[in-house]
Amino acid sequence: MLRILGRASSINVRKVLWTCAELDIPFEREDWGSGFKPTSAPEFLTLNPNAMVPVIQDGDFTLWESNTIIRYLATRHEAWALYPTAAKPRARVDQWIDWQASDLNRSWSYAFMSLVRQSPAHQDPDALAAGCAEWGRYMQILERQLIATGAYVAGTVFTLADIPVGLSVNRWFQTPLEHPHLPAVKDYYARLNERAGYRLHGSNGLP
Ligand SMILES: N[C@@H](CCC(=O)N[C@@H](CS)C(=O)NCC(=O)O)C(=O)O
Repeated sequence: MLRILGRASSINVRKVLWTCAELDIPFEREDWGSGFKPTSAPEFLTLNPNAMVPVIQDGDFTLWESNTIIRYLATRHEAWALYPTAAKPRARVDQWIDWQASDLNRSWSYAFMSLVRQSPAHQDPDALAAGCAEWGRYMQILERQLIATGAYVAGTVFTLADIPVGLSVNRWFQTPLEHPHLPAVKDYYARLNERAGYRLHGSNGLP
């Protein structure tokens, strides 16, 4: 049985949970992370020296880094419809998965810490305005991509890339800021809400 370590409120843990739902992978989950067992515990640090969730254990194989975990699960379960084997379609999926982990994730950092976490260190109005603008700039990139595909982030069909990107869209709509009008992103959000896995794990918590 696949073991998932991490609180279900974490966006990065929810990537793994949603992937398991899409692929019908049975798992057991343990609550680790903020508000639960601390990731600074020595037994956790031996699994992930970064003290971050999620971590998975598949038999004697331990893995951390959420987007790597979802790629691993798709490959292990031969889910080629979600994660194609041919070089070009796979690279397109990987491109958007990596974009989420790097550029998009970085862009929301200040605004999320300020507006959702209410961090005292993130309450400078100018920095907040700049942070919201930066996040919006990346959401505009997503808007243009969704207009081009007419459906999902890597093309006309749902792929693994829609999991991290879809959870990021949930974060965007759940964060109390003035959202610019992005109709294709809004339609995409509605399209994702038609999926059972998304309804289960996509929108059930902020942090
Ligand atoms: N790059 C890592 C980031 C993981 C991460 O930021 N995890 C957060 C939760 S979303 C965490 O572990 N926070 C500390 C905690 O919950 O104790 C990944 O994608 O797996």
